[in-house]
Amino acid sequence: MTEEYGANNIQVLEGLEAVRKRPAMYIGSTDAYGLHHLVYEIVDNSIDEALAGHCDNISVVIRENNSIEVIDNGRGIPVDPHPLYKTSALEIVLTKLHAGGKFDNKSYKVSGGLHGVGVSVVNALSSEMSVEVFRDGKVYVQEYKRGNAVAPVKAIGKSNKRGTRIVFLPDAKIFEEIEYNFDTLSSRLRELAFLNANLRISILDERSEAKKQAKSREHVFQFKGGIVSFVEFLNENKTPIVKKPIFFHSLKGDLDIEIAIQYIDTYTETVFTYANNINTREGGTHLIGFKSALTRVLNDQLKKGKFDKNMTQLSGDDVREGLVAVISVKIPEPQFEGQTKMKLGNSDVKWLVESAVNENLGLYFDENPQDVKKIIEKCILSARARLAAKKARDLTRRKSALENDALPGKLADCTEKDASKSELFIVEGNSAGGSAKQGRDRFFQAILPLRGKILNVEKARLDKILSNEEIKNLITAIGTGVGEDEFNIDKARYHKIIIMTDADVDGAHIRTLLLTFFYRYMKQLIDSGYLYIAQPPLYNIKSGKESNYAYDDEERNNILKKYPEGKAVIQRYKGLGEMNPEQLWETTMDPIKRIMLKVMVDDEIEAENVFSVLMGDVVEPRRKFIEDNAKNVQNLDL
Ligand code: 0RA
Repeated sequence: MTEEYGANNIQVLEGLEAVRKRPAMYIGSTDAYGLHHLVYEIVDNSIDEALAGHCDNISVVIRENNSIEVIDNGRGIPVDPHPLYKTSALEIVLTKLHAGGKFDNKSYKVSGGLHGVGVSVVNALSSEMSVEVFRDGKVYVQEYKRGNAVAPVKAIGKSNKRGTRIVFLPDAKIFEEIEYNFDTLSSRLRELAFLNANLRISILDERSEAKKQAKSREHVFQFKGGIVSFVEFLNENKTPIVKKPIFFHSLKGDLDIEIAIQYIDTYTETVFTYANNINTREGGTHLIGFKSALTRVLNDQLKKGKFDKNMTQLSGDDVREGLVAVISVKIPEPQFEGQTKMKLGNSDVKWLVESAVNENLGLYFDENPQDVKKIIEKCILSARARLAAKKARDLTRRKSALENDALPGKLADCTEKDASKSELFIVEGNSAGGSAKQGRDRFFQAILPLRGKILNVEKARLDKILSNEEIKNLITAIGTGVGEDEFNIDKARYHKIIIMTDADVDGAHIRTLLLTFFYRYMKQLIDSGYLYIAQPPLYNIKSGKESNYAYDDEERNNILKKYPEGKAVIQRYKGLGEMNPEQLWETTMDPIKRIMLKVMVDDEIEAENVFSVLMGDVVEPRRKFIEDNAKNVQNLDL
C-alpha cells in the first residue's frame, strides 16, 4: 500500500532538468511566443484564484531588465511542509514538475489548459526568480536560480495582506530574445479582464525605452460588463444594427455558459470562443452548439413573423452575416483537441450550449420584436445574395466542366503536382508578371499576375466578390474554394502562396487588399502557414563591377560605408518591373537566397480591428489609425 502510494507520487513530480533540456515541449517554443507564455503561465494561476472566488486584483509589471513581476491577492501558494517531501509546499510547487496538472477537478481552472504546465516551468526557464507569499499573517520568501532553490523558504515578517508576488527574469541562455512586447501582454490581459467581469488587471511598463515614448505605457483593465464590454469593444468602430449587445448567462449542471452577441451592418462574421479563458481558435463543441441553435432560433422567428413569404429557410451563413459574438464557457475538465489543441472536445457541451441558446435567445427574441425585425431583414438580404452567388458559382462550374480546364488563362502553372512542393506567386501587374514568368523555376513555381487592384472584400458581399474576375482567378488557382461549406484546405494546390507586390504605396494597398481577402475568406490558409509575403530588395548599390542589394535602409547604409564617398551609385527600386528576370529570381524568388515573411495572426482581436478599421467604411477611426501609425511608415512615396 505504501509502495503504491510512493510510486504514484514519483510519477507525478519530476525534477526540472527535463524542462531546460526541451523547453519547447513545455511552452511551445523559445521565441517570442514562448517568452510571453511565461507571463501567461503565472497570470493563469492568479486567474484560477479569481475563478475560485479568492482574488480580485492582479498586477503585472515589466521591469527595467525585462524581468516580470506578477502580484495577486489570492490565497497565496501554500507554505506548510509537504507531508511526503518534508520541504515546504511552496518549494515543491516551484521546483517540481506537476505532470498531472489538475489535482482538484471540482473547480474551473485556466492553468492546465494550453501548455498548462505550472509555475515550476517558468522557474526552470528563468535565470533568477523570487516568490513572496502573504499568508496566515506572515510573509514568506524563497529565491531560485535556473529552477533551483537558493535557500529554504524563510518567514521574513508579519503582514495582514494575502496573496502571491512572483518576480522572474527569463533565461537568456534559453530564449532567442528576452525583450517583452508591451502590446502583446496588454492585449492578452485585456482579454482576460473582459472574460472575468469585475476582475481588475493592471499592466505597467517600467523600462526606460517605454518612458521615453509619448504613448501611455500603463493600463488598468476592469469591466463590469464582462463579455458585453468585450463585444462593445470589438464593435467600437463599427455600426451595430441593434444598439445593445444581447447577453445571457446560463448554468447547465457543471457547465457555465456566457454568450454576448451583436449584429453590425457589414458582411463579415466575428466569433471569439473561449473555454476556461483559453481562446479556442479552432472552435469546438461550444461553437457547434451555438451555431446550430442560432440558426434554429432565427428560422423560428422567420416563420412566426411577417416577412418575405418566398424566403422559407435561412442558412447558417445567412444568420451569421454581420454577427459579432463572444462565447465563453467554463467547464471542470476541458478537453482540448485539434492540430493546435485549441478546439474544445467535450461532446456534451454541444447540446448543453444548444439548449441554453434555444431557451435564452428564443425568449429574448419573443420579447423584443423590434430587434428581431432588424436582424431577420438583414438575414434575408444575406440569403438573397447567397442564392445569387450560388447561381453564379453553378454557372462557372458548368462552364468549367465544358471547358475541362478550369484554371485561369493568366495562370502560368508549375509542372510539379505535389502541393507541398509547389509555390504560387501572386504578382502585381502584367509587366512584373512577365519578368516573374521568365525568372521563375517553372518546375515548382507558378505565377498569377493580377490586373490592378482587387475588390475590397470588406465592403462587399460574397455574391459580388465571386463575380469579380481577379478574385475568381485567385480562387480557382488556389483550388480550395471559399465559404463555410465549400472551403477545403486539403484541396490547396500550393503550400506556399506568395504575395509579391511593388515596394510603393500602390503595392502596399494591393497587398492589404489581398491580405483582407485571405483573412476573411481563406483564414485557414493563414492558420496552416501557407501565406507569405515576398521581400524584394529596395536598393541596388553599384560600385565599379560590384553590385549589392539592400532590403532595408539600415542594410543600405551598411553597404554604403564600405565604399569611398562619391563612388556610391544607388538605385531605388520602385517596382518589380524595374528588375530583369534574372535579378528578380536572384533577389526575390530563389528559395536559397530570398527573404520571405510568413503571414501569421498572433493577436486575433487586433487583426480583426485593423482589417475593419483599415478596409471598412467608417471614416473617422481610419483617419485616426493612419495618423497614429504614420510614424511607423518608412517608405512613403509622395
Ligand atoms: C497551489 C495551491 C493553491 C494555490 C496556488 C498553488 C497558487 C499559485 C499561484 C501562482 C500565482 N499566484 C498563485 N496563487 C495561488 C491553493 C491554496 C489553498 O488551498 O489555500
